[in-house]
Amino acid sequence: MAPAITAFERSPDRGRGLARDLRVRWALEEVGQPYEVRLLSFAAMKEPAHLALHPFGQIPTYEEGDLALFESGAIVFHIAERHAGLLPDDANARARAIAWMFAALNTVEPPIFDRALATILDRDKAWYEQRLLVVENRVRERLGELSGRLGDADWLDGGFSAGDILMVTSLRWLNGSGLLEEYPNLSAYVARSEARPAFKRAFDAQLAVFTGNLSEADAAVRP
Ligand code: GTB
Repeated sequence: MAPAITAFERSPDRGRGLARDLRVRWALEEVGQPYEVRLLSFAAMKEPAHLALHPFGQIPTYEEGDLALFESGAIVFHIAERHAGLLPDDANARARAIAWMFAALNTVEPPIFDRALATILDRDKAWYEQRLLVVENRVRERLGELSGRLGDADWLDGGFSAGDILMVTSLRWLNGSGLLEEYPNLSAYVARSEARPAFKRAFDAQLAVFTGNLSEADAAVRP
């Protein structure tokens, strides 16, 4: 039976590919694993049935047989471990790819998320411009370091991996900010990733939920 994930019934980003089910969809598409999608309203996410799957009442979750997982990073890691193609076979290269997964979630995403939060929550504050400068400089620091490490390579460490999925889905939160464009190799890295057929399928499927153009699989499991 195909695994089932949860996603926003109506994403606040209007389907721009920012909600964290995108990285799970993308990983599933990369490995060729079909999946079902259960769409949830904000209210349904806080109901006991969903809280039993996700202690924080969020999306995405992942269900496969007896296994229920939450946390997008853990889900992508699980998919990468169960299928070929997202983690190298060589033990040391695999360990490095996993380090990049943690780096994306633990080192790069937090300042990017802080910036996104500031633009949503603090825009009307008198000190907004100062706050934005502080959080954007923190983002720049990380982007500069990442850009230096990536250099002219296509991917973070050798071949494309789950680390790239998590890094790119974190960097995409900067779309429209102009910050990525300050680091041409990083904007090329994101563009290269977005050109992957698996990314396009994942993005289109998420967008289709917002535009109402659901696939039959999505529609069949819609509550
Ligand atoms: N650490 C968890 C993970 O990686 O899975 C975080 C999961 C998470 O943040 N889920 C968000 C959620 O369920 C959706 S993705 N929020 C509802 C809630 O907490 O009640 C984050 C997100 C939120 C909003 C936008 N947006 O408006 O564009 C984009 C992404």
